[in-house]
Amino acid sequence: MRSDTYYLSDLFIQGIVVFGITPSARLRPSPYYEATVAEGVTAFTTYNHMLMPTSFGDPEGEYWRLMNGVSQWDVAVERQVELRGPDAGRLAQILTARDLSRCVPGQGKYVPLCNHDGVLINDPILLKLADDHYWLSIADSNIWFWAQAIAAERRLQVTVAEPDVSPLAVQGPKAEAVVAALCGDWVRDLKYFWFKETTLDGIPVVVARSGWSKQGGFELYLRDGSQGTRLWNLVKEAGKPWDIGPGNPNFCERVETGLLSYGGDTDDQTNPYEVRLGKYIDLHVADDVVGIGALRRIHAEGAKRHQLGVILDGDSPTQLGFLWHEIRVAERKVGSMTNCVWSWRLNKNIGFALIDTACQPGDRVTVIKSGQALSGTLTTLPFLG
Ligand code: THG
Repeated sequence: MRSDTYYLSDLFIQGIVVFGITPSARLRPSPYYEATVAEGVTAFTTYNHMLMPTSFGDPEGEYWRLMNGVSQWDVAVERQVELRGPDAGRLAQILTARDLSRCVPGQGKYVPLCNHDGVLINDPILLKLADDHYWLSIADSNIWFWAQAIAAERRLQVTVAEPDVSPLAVQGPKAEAVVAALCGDWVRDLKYFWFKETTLDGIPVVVARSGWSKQGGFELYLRDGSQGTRLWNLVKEAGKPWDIGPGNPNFCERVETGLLSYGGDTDDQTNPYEVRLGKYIDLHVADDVVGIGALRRIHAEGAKRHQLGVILDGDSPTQLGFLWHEIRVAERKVGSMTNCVWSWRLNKNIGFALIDTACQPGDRVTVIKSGQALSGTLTTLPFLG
């Protein structure tokens, strides 16, 4: 018999609503909620105490729209933690072991955050708005608490707050044409993760070249939550000539292209070296950076696990959900398969393995799913671009 957990994840993958959600002040609404309901959203996940759309009922169509066209996503769950004041830059650098000394206003950077043991606790995009003003555009964990605590302990002159800012992503090969039609041709010159502040029909936004896909695109950081429906509809209208439609961070595309999901593919022991983020750690940063001592030690000793791809045998979809399925070699547990999805480009079930560094690409492994043993082969990430 299948477990309830497996049953729910199976339905989630198919984009079917399985239960209602009781409103509460703890579950904060997205400014785009009404707009996505009007678009026919069929499933949500929780993230940063909010709901994020995960399906509009046609997973394969939504995938190919992202690959070949353009889609617009409610990613308001990517909350901003604002650092403001004379020590904002110092706090930003204390929070991440990525060297920020050459980061200038208007520039963004992908910045792993670690605790004192070098364990990854979030992987935000940092936006430097001014020398005394930063946003951390966070993944799913409470960095607002963390940044406040570190600021107080280090006696820094900085306020840590959550501003009224809600990103809307426009992703896919035709995203640039849509955002240029909306904002002007200057957006074509934006470099990856760089941004500019502007207004769209009077609505204040920050326009950045970024987004959680490898198909290209932009994010519009809405700075007035009362204007969510208007901004959604402006994008929808501007995108009509390119056949824009609703979408969301795409599970298949992100697994194919190797994008990490903090909390999905990481556990409470995961360090950046285990999950391919070592290139964003600068070991020469100052000794007051949280976790730098541990990161230097881990780097010197070598990580014990690494992240590889798994391609399961067979060519029909099997849905494993996000359940950290045990991976075995010769009857011994060597790691976990942290996600699994049907790849519409490879026509295989693929996913990530967080696994003993003794296991290498090409090795054959067994994945245990609800007591059933599936065979697969390890490979390097990403699977595809
Ligand atoms: N947009 C915004 N905020 C976010 C996300 C986002 N916050 C949470 C989450 N996503 C942060 N995680 C990532 C992970 C990867 C990337 C972006 C955000 C990413 N990585 C590229 C890569 O891995 O190839 C490039 C990184 C680089 O080379 O610097 O884009 O999506 N607003």
